Amino acid sequence: MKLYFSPGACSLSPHIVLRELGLPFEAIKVDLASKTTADGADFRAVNPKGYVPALQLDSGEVLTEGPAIVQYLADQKPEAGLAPANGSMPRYRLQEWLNFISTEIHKQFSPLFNPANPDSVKDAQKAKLAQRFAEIAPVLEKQDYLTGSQFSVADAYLFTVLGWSKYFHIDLNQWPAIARYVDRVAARPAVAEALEVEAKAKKAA
Ligand SMILES: N[C@@H](CCC(=O)N[C@@H](CS)C(=O)NCC(=O)O)C(=O)O
Repeated sequence: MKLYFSPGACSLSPHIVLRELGLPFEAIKVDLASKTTADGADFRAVNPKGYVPALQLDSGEVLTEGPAIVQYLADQKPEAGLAPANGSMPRYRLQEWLNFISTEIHKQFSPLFNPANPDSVKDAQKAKLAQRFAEIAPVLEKQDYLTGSQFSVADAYLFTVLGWSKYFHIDLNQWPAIARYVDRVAARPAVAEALEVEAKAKKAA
């Protein structure tokens, strides 16, 4: 499998999942500005949408959209427990989280990355995010991970997007349970490895 990624982007989520599962994969860095891969190839030929993550399977088929990719990966090794069985109520709960993270957190961060947006827009986005963080905090006060005591693909995704808070002076210590959660996830060996690999890839830019 090939994971197309950009250091620190939302592709960190499937990157973490691949390492948690111990699946063999090749990480291919994408320059999102030029839409080219490290060897100069046109990334749009892989994903016409031009964004990461994209997962190319050994068959050549390409899967896009982070929430779909991480579920596909988890289902390759169900015994690892990163996603409950398909069709079960716990699986729908996981999908509920993935959708919430995607639409209510990930895409609420997006306008903050756009330098063309005025401060008024950015302040409104930060207020929305603060509201969502305040909704998540009570969940993480009573359990270690989003779906309970077991790390899941939703945690890989939430950890990834929470990591962007530091770029916009959003202090996660306002929600101590979230700050503790970030430390807990960061301490997982697979997560530390993914972060280290991406930090090196960023420096090599
Ligand atoms: N709907 C996509 C969104 C992916 C996305 O927003 N990717 C960003 C990085 S976090 C990106 O590659 N942006 C570059 C672009 O859209 O040109 C998903 O959930 O996978």
